[in-house]
Amino acid sequence: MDVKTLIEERVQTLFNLSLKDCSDEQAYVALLSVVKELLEDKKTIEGDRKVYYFSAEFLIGKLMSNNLINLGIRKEVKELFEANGKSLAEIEEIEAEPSLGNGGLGRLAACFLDSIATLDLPGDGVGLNYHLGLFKQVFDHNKQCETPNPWIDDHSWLIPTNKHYTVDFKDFSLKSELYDLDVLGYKGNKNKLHLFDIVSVDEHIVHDGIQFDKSNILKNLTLFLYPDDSDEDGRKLRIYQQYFMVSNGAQMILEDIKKRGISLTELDKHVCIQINDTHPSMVIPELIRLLMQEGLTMKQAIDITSKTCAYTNHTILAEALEKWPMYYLEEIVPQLIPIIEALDAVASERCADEKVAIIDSNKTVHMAHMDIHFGFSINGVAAIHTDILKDTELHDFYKLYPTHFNNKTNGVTFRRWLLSCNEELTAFIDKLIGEGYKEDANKLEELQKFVDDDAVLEELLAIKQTKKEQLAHVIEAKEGIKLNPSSIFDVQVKRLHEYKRQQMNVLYIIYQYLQIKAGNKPAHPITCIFGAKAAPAYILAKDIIHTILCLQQIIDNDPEVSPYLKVVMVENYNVTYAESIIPAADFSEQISLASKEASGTSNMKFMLNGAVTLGTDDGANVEIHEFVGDDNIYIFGAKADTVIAHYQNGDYHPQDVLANDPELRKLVDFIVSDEMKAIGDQECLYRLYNDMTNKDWFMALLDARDYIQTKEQAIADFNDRKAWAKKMLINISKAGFFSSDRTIAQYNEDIWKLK
Ligand code: KOT
Repeated sequence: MDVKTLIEERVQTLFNLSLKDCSDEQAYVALLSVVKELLEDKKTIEGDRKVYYFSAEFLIGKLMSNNLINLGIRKEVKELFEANGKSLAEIEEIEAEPSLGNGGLGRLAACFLDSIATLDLPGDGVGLNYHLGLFKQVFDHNKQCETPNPWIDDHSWLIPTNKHYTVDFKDFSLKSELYDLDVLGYKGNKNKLHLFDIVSVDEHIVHDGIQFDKSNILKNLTLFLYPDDSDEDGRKLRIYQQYFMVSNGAQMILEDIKKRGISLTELDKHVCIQINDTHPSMVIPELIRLLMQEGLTMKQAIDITSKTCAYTNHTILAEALEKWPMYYLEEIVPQLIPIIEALDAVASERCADEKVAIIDSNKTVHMAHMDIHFGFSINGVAAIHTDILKDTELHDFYKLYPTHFNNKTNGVTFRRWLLSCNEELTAFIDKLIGEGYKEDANKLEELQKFVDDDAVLEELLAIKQTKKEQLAHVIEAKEGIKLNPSSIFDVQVKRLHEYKRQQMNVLYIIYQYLQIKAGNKPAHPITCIFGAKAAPAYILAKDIIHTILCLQQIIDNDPEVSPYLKVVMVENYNVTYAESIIPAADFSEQISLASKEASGTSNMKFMLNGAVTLGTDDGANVEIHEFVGDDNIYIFGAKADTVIAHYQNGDYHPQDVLANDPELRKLVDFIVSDEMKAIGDQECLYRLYNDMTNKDWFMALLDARDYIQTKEQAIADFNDRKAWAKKMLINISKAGFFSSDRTIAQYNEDIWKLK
């Protein structure tokens, strides 16, 4: 039966209504039920060897649109709804977004699952089913507040399985429940995302925003993603979550291997476990423990586990490198202690240097060190990041295991970040070069032949204009804020962190504001769009949000300035929001302090949608720069080696910069000006001001001057519409390398070696 009839009949059966007469909600429920069945009928990808991608986060976003695309039925479904007076886009809105990730690392895991299935490789995700996911952000008095974000209802994609495992902790055992999600490849077969859970989770223990009793593990284990880890209970809860995830995953893998009649001594020939940063690192001692329980000697178990596990590093930020005090582990998972001690002993036999120890002299366990000593591969996520790991951060390990280090530059799935979120651009590219690029992203290069074709360039600008108008509608509906779609859409959307330097963007806004007040209008009106959540306990990040929101208010209320400059920070930035913001961007802000952003992945999504990057030579920007060339990107700021030298020498002082640049001082001073203090919280504003002028750990003042000048140049260049459209086209044509299909092909070639 064709899909249109299936959907019409389903509405009839479920609601006794015709598609014309049913509500959008009813149409969604019927569509979901049909699509779930179509997924059920799809073949599971099989193979003798399989990868398991272990990750604490899978930021999958809404699933309907992507499933329709990968099933190859989106067009038909859209037509059917249109013929019945409905909009597929509006119906897709109804789905709740699963919020199972924080940012880049989680979204990468989701892109990877899509590409693994698309390349027809056997590979499943293993993670946790957080009921309230990451918090939902709301703004109150220009400040971030956190509220729970329940996303599971009767109409979710989760498939209950009948699988259960028992996970032992020191004082109690927990029985797990496994939910699966189907992950369908583009026009292909499927894999699974396995999300472990417990039955006793209780959402009622949450009060006053997202407060809850962190010691009540039975009720809170899978309640939230990464709860606040600023106190001891929070950190311990994280260990409970991590061990629960990896023990379930390891038990599931071993059960499968035994079912297939494979000897556990051959595990490494049939299974590869990719450890997504250190959150799943306890899988190493746990797998060793389970193998020993099955009768292997410790030596055998260590050897097999080392040949099974591979580790990806996603950051060099010291605070993100997980270290657990030994006594935490003793209190929670004492069964791992003898194994970790044995691993530490083996490691120190290989190298006695404390710098590479698993257990240091303070009795702290370094999770990344365990991964590197007892995994067969370690990779960074962009060329510059891997180089920094080899040369600096993990140099001592690189000397020990030079052949284990490799680079896998990140990528993004074009199904979601072009086909689904930008139908207009997709249709235009189809018309120009055919659909081959959907299977082989490098074919986007064929767009190069149109760089001097005026009609093509004009159409490209027209599509961008359409996406900007669409975004303006979305923002008006969600935030009640009106944007000028003729202004430049200058976008910085990502987690709020000092190293990402939203505070430097703030200085630009202040610069522009003061310029306009002094009678110097910008070359083109500009709208600065932000989206960012701050970790609940990250005070300075929240101060930056407060500052942005105060500036937004001041500018809005100033008729002299607002025709030329607008600031909008959207509430609760998430994957769904990204899907309407990114296609509408003119400028892509990628302004991290060089060396600090391991890769970045939104930079790739923006480029693919024809935005031009304004960025530092950091993370994957470096590779984007190489692909598009100097004329099609705006690079500024200190290079990574300069930055690293500043840290080593301790010779960066923001006061030195200010002493030489009185104009810059005026910009920083504005943060605590009368205008700001009249509407803002003085404590927050002064805290940020004092930090920026006295500490500025991520050197925003060092690059601010160059940043402002570069942005002014970009605004001026924007007015030559044809030249700008050419930059856009070149960015799109060079985006092919940043497809996660390429990344996954490389993981497979070098690490996983699946058939
Ligand atoms: C968070 C906590 C501990 C360890 C790592 C992280 C982390 C790193 N979370 N997100 N990242 C980002 O990962 C992305 C995917 O590789 C990168 O593009 C980005 O630069 C990282 O910041």
